[in-house]
Amino acid sequence: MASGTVLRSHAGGYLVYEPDLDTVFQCAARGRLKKERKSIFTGDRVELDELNPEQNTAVITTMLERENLLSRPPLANVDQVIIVQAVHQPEWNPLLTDRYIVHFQLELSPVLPVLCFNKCDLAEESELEALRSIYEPLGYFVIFVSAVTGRGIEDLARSLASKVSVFAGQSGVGKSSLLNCIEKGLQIKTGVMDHEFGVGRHTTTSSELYRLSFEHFPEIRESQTASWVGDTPGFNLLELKHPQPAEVVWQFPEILQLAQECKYLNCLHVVDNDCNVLNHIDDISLERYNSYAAIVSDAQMEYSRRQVSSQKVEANVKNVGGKAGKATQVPRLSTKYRVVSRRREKQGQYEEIDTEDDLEDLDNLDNLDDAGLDGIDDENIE
Ligand SMILES: Nc1nc2c(ncn2[C@@H]2O[C@H](COP(=O)(O)OP(=O)(O)O)[C@@H](O)[C@H]2O)c(=O)[nH]1
Ligand SMILES: [Mg+2]
Ligand SMILES: [Zn+2]
Repeated sequence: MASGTVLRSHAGGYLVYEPDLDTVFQCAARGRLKKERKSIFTGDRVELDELNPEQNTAVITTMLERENLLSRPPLANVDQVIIVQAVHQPEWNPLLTDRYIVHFQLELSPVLPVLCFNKCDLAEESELEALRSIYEPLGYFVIFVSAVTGRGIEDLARSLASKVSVFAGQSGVGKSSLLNCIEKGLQIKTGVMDHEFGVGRHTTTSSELYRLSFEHFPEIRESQTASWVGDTPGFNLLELKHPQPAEVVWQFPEILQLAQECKYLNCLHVVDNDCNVLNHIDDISLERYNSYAAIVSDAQMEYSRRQVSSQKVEANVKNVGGKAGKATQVPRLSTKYRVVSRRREKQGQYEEIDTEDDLEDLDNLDNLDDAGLDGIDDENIE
C-alpha cells in the first residue's frame, strides 16, 4: 500500500506527495474518512489506494497517526521550527526569544526548536559568542547567518535536508530573505491576522508545504530525500503559549536543574527566601532568568484573571513552602519584584526586573504588529 504526505488542500481534495514514485497525486478522501469527520491537515501522512499514475490521481484511505500539530496555520508532523531572530535591526530581545522557545516547545514537544540568529553582518563576533554561550549549553542548535553576506547559509540549508521545517519569528528578522537565499522565488505565506476587531482573528486556515530543490547546494541535493518548508505560523504576540505558573520551569532546563534541589515544594523560584534557584542565580544567564520570571509573572496574571472570572476572589498572598506547617505567606508576585543576586547583594546592588515594562515591550511589538509590520507580509497574503 502506498503512502504519502499531504502538501495542501486542493479542489475539495488534497495534493499528496508519494515518495517512492516521487510524484504528487491529486487525491480525494474516501467517504469513510469524511464520515468519521477526521480533519486532514497539511503534513498529515496518509495511505493511498487506486493510484493512477497517468492522471496522477489517487484516493486517501487512511490517515496515519499524527506526531504533532502546529496551530495557525495547522501543520502536522513538523520536524523542527527554526526560530529566526535578528542580532540587530530589530535589536535582539531575549524575552521574546525565550517566549518563542517556550511556545514552540509546548507545541512540538519533545522536539527542540533551532535558533537561527540573522543579520550577523551587523554584529561583533563577541556579541555572537555571547548568544552562543547562552543557548548552546542548554542543548539548542544555534546557527549564525547573514542573508546579506551568505554567512552560515549552507549550514542552515543542511539543517533543512530531509525534514519538514517551519520558520518563525517576528516580521523584519529576515525569514523571507533567508529562504530566498536557499530557494529562489519560494513564496511562503505568513500567518495572516485580521485586526478588524482589534484582536488577532486568524484567517489562514489552510497551509502548504513547499519542496526545497537545493539548486545551489549540489552536495545537499544529492544526499537528501525530499525536504519541505511550511507556511510561517501567525499569531498575535500576546497569544504565545505559556504553561501554568508552576510548569514554566520545565521549559528552562538550567533553572529546572536548580529547582529540583529547592527545599520548597511549591516554590516558583522568584522570591528570595533561601530558594535554591535564587541562591545559585549567578550560575545561570541573567537574560534567561529574567525571561523565566517574566513568563511566570505572565502566567500568574492569566491564572489569577481566570480565578477572578470564575470565583471573583483573588488572594493577594501565596504560600511559600509547604513542609510541616512551615509555609509562610508572601505577597503574590504581581508586576514588580526584584531579584537579588548573592554577589550583587554583597555589593549592595539590586537587579530590578520590571515585568510591566517587559509586557509593555511585548505590547509595543504587538502594536507594530497591528501596524502591519509584524507577522504580516502584505505581498504574501493570498
Ligand atoms: N543587514 C542585514 N539585513 C538583512 C538581513 N536579512 C534581511 N535583511 C533585511 O531585513 C529586512 C527584513 O527582511 P525580510 O526577509 O523581509 O524579513 P521577514 O519579515 O522576517 O521575512 C529587509 O530589509 C532585508 O533586506 C541580513 O542578514 N543582514
Ligand atoms: Mg517575510
Ligand atoms: Zn525555589
